[in-house]
Amino acid sequence: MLFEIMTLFPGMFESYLAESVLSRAIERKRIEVRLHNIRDWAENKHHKVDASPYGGGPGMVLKVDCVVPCVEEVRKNGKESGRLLMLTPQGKRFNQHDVEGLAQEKRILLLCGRYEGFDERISQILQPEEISIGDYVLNGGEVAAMAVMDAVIRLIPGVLGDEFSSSLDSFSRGNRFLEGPQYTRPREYRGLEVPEVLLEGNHGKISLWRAEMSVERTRKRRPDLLDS
Ligand code: 6GU
Repeated sequence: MLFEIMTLFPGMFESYLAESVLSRAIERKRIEVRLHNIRDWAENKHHKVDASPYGGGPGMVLKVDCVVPCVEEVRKNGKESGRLLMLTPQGKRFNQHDVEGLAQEKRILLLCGRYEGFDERISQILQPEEISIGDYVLNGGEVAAMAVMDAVIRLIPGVLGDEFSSSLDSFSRGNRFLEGPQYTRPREYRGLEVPEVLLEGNHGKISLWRAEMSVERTRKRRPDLLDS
């Protein structure tokens, strides 16, 4: 899968891409990541990518005349046209269902904004899918783009060490429950003991206990998931 990231801050992706799961996936050619600096498409000699908003107001707006040529050039330099995602707090909220859809793609283009937003004509011309990763505001789309990539990449066969580990995730296909508690050695720590049921080796009983814990945790923390 090819990710094409368009950003004013390509450096923000470097330590993330060097992380072990990611660098292994890149090395094994399961994924390829290309970084494009939007500033390289700025027309003017000062390489200005933003300007103050018409009508006044705080902050700066990303200019249509650098973002559109950037995306158009990146888009046409590929075999697949791919899916174009624009990361913005005004977007549709992204969820695991969207992740599963993206995991089927060959090419994903991620357009990261900064400042107060994008000139509206960028959306009118490029018709991206505008997405947000949650109800809070980030300084830019870069961290959101990494979150999207991270979620998609772990569904690609051969990226995680254990092929099965993502199919058991909370929110994976059909699973609408939070995961319950997990324990590992030591059996006792500061007086806190591992639940007896996990030590007895009765797998039927363990499955039942885990299911109960999962429902209970979901009811307490995310009752909205049980409504759907
Ligand atoms: Cl995609 N961008 C920004 N700037 N803030 C966000 C977001 C995206 N998703 C949630 N908050």
